[in-house]
Amino acid sequence: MTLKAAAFLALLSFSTLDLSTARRTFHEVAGCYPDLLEVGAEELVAGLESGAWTSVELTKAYILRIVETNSVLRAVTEINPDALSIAAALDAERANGTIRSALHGIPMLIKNNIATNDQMNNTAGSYSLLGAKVPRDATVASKLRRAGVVLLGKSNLSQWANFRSSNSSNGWSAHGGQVTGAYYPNMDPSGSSSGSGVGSSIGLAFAALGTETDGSIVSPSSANNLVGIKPTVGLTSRSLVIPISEHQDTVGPMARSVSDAAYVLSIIAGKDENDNYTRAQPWDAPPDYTQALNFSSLRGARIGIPRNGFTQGPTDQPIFDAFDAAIQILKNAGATIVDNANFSAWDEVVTDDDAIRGNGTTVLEADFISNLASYLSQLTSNPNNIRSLSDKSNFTHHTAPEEYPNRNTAVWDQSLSLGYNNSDSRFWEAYQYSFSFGGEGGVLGALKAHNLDALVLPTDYSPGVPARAGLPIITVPMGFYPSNTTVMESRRGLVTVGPNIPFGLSFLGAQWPEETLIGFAYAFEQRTHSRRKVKPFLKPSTQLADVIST
Ligand SMILES: *[C@@H]1O[C@H](CO)[C@@H](O)[C@H](O)[C@H]1NC(C)=O
Ligand SMILES: *[C@@H]1O[C@H](CO)[C@@H](O)[C@H](O)[C@H]1NC(C)=O
Ligand SMILES: *[C@@H]1O[C@H](CO)[C@@H](O)[C@H](O)[C@H]1NC(C)=O
Ligand SMILES: *[C@@H]1O[C@H](CO)[C@@H](O)[C@H](O)[C@H]1NC(C)=O
Ligand SMILES: *[C@@H]1O[C@H](CO)[C@@H](O)[C@H](O)[C@H]1NC(C)=O
Ligand SMILES: *[C@@H]1O[C@H](CO)[C@@H](O)[C@H](O)[C@H]1NC(C)=O
Ligand SMILES: *[C@@H]1O[C@H](CO)[C@@H](O)[C@H](O)[C@H]1NC(C)=O
Ligand SMILES: *[C@@H]1O[C@H](CO)[C@@H](O)[C@H](O)[C@H]1NC(C)=O
Ligand SMILES: *[C@@H]1O[C@H](CO)[C@@H](O)[C@H](O)[C@H]1NC(C)=O
Ligand SMILES: *[C@@H]1O[C@H](CO)[C@@H](O)[C@H](O)[C@H]1NC(C)=O
Ligand SMILES: CC(=O)N[C@H]1CO[C@H](CO)[C@@H](O)[C@@H]1O
Repeated sequence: MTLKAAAFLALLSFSTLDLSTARRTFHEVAGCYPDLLEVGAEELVAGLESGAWTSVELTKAYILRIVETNSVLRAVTEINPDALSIAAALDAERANGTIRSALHGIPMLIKNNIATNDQMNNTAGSYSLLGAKVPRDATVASKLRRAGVVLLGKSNLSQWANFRSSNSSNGWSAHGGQVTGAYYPNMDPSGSSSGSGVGSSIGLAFAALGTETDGSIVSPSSANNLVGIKPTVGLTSRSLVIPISEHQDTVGPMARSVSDAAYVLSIIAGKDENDNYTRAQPWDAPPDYTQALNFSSLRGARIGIPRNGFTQGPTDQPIFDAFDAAIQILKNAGATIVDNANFSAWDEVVTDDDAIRGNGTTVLEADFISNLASYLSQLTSNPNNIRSLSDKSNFTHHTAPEEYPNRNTAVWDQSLSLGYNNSDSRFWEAYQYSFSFGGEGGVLGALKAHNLDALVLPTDYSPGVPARAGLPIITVPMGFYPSNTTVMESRRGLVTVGPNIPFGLSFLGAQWPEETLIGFAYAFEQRTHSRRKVKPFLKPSTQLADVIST
């Protein structure tokens, strides 16, 4: 069944709960509902509280917005067939005085590598896992569900979180097609959380979850005009998330404002007995990140620029102009800027990245072999009997929709040739080097040497160094390419650089400083409102007014 048919069937077969008689007077009289392209958590919740709309109506509106755009943008792979009945149950709870969290009744998308124990599939975009079942929800999905968030659907991604091929494209998966961005026709959506980026950017849901190993939250957040938080590895559980690397993977929010992202992070953060890395959290329960939304938080802050960590590329002038302006805004907001807070191991990072199999690559390959097998071993149903990387490689080579060899499996071929996994001493040697390049030789060293609270750099250049040491990043919209920009295409004809395409500013920190980084990002966002300055070329037209029955 196509997405469209499934969605309409879900809408038709669902009989609306009539909660209201004297509700929504304000909105009827004023005729004004918030634009779902921009609306944030607080306004959505206020409407649910006042009875101006219900969670069912909101869910319907988002389903119709997905249906309107999906044939072009392909941001969503599956709509949850239970979304409307879940929303109805949450409406009934609210009517009865039960409010589970600040996001009770609010629909979100989750990336198609985060498993749910319901009718939705978790495939990382591959047919090999279609129909596979998990014993329970991924911990982050379970936390959202228990908080009363409607799990609206699964967002498309670069297949296997971009750990498969050397010549595929950002946002392509066999089970989902090619995602494109909404700010320019045939736009490269970046990746690997491509559908989460596009879906959140044009309001196909309140917000989305993404995952990052090296750039996969912050890069698509930057390109799609969003705030993205890549938490410290261990702040959010990875249990039942299809892995690349236990040392680098992390789950985080992709949202239209710092405030919305902070609401989501507050729900998904926390310890989990099914992910030992979460035991390193320095508290019993994580903070309420919405308390960090302080307009003045840049006052007295010390912020460094690791100038050697990026070189301006030929099409980067607009990014660097915006970066210079951003630095001035940070200064005006009371921050002390320390320029040339350089990464001491930058030369080693470059050498390591350029090597066919440097220390960083070894870490990912060895972790992947072990961590993938561990995920697969937890499946309670596994129709294609995929138990290992070799099984999945073989499946991919023999299944036409996986588009092999047109899209190769170079990453797996090299991983399979490594000859060991992350229980080997050679892994540990590579990991110590790679960690030190990102830690003492990277972010941690630069922070310490200059007594800094954070580093800033353009998001296009931010993910690689912190990735090696599991360190956090928050990206916030900073600007977009001007109308006279010459269009540049990447692999397979997607437009990477072109008029109207957004880009972000990244704040980097040590382990567990998400409150501080959220404060800085908020103070910057509230002074710039860069997101509002550029609009998508393609946006859904369905609004709440279209689904509210009067
Ligand atoms: C309403 O709340 C009461 C008391 O908390 C509870 O017993 C009842 O099951 C609730 N009903 C629904 C439909 O949630
Ligand atoms: C999950 O995959 C199965 C097997 O292909 C399919 O029958 C089912 O409809 C899918 N679920 C959703 C929500 O699309
Ligand atoms: C967590 O660590 C303990 C001690 O090393 C180990 O026994 C357990 O299996 C680990 N749990 C998970 C879920 O990895
Ligand atoms: C906001 O941040 C400023 C600067 O750090 C601080 O002085 C102030 O107390 C903070 N406000 C709140 C409400 O925490
Ligand atoms: C930092 O890096 C920049 C760019 O490579 C370089 O120009 C500058 O001299 C470096 N500063 C220090 C203190 O190392
Ligand atoms: C790891 O880094 C060290 C130090 O730079 C280097 O000597 C070694 O060759 C690297 N190992 C690999 C596998 O690239
Ligand atoms: C990892 O390597 C060890 C030692 O060779 C081996 O016993 C184990 O089965 C391997 N695990 C996986 C998932 O390949
Ligand atoms: C590889 O896949 C093919 C087709 O799916 C299957 O017939 C064959 O048994 C598989 N080979 C191995 C070694 O798993
Ligand atoms: C991708 O690489 C494979 C070889 O690894 C090649 O056969 C295939 O033609 C390439 N695809 C494209 C579109 O270049
Ligand atoms: C675009 O216009 C700006 C301002 O007029 C100019 O500085 C810049 O060089 C132009 N860029 C291109 C690629 O033509
Ligand atoms: C569930 C669903 O409709 N998925 C669609 C995602 O996009 C691909 C490519 O366009 C379609 O083939 C799938 O049917």
